Amino acid sequence: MQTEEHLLPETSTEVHVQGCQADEYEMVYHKPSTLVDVNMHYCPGCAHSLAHKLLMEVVEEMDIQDKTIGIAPVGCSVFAYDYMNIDMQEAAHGRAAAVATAVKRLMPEKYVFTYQGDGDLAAIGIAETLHAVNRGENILIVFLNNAVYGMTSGQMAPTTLPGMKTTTSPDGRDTGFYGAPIKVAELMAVLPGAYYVTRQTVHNSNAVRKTKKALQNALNYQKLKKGTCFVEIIGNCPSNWKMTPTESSKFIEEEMVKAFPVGDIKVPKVEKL
Ligand SMILES: Cc1ncc(C[n+]2csc(CCOP(=O)(O)OP(=O)(O)O)c2C)c(N)n1
Ligand code: SF4
Ligand SMILES: [Mg+2]
Repeated sequence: MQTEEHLLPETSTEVHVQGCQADEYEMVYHKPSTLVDVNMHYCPGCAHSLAHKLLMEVVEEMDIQDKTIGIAPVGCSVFAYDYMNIDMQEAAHGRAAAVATAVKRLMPEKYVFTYQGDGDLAAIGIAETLHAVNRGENILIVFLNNAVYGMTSGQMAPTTLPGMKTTTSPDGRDTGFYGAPIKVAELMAVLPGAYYVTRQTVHNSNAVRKTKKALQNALNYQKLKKGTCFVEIIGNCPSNWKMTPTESSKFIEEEMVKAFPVGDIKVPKVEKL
């Protein structure tokens, strides 16, 4: 039970920390106002939460919160609409690029993005995605590639690495039987409608900075109305990879980037925004 001497005076809002005043501290980080102030459901070390934060930081910094519409997928990030404090529309599994097409064509003044996993985008939604990019829809597609169907307990995805064990490839992906992992960003880049295509990771702080820059570029390019921007983010899924968060970041650095080289794949020549 608390005695009176442990209670702060009711009217006091000052923070006293071992004799220091609150104004002696400098704010070095704040959660973006574009993220709803709730706990996310993601597993510890999951890349989705970090990717959400980076995207919403960019929206906040560009001051486009009321002009941005996100399309949420089916997959672990299905609740993105509960976390991103912007207008959001849920799409049926794989159909985000088609929904984004309609939203952007109806409201061309809005910044429109999809946020999709590899099962959602590269398996069930590959047709919608290819056609939207081929048409050069003026949208941003954020593609979170964690090499598995995370939400449904880690089945093999089109991006599962050769030899990688999943619940549906318990002996490891046999590329002779299942084919090689699809390099989705490279595939998109050859389509004439693709304007900016890049692949990044979020497994260390340097990579996080580059991913944020890529998202900034992509949303800024949307002002030019020149075609689709596609940002692939290689992301950790420690739970289904059966790794600790630290091991999962090492796995990205040592294995994932061999199959999915990181860097820009298609970059437009510099234009004044
Ligand atoms: C039409 C339809 N088919 C299958 C499912 C089951 N399902 C839900 S999420 C998912 C895969 C999601 O994987 P991914 O897009 O990689 O997202 P992650 O969970 O890895 O982020 C599947 C197959 C569904 N919800 N709807
Ligand atoms: S299962 Fe994987 S993708 Fe889903 S929340 Fe957990 S770590 Fe993230
Ligand atoms: Mg996935």
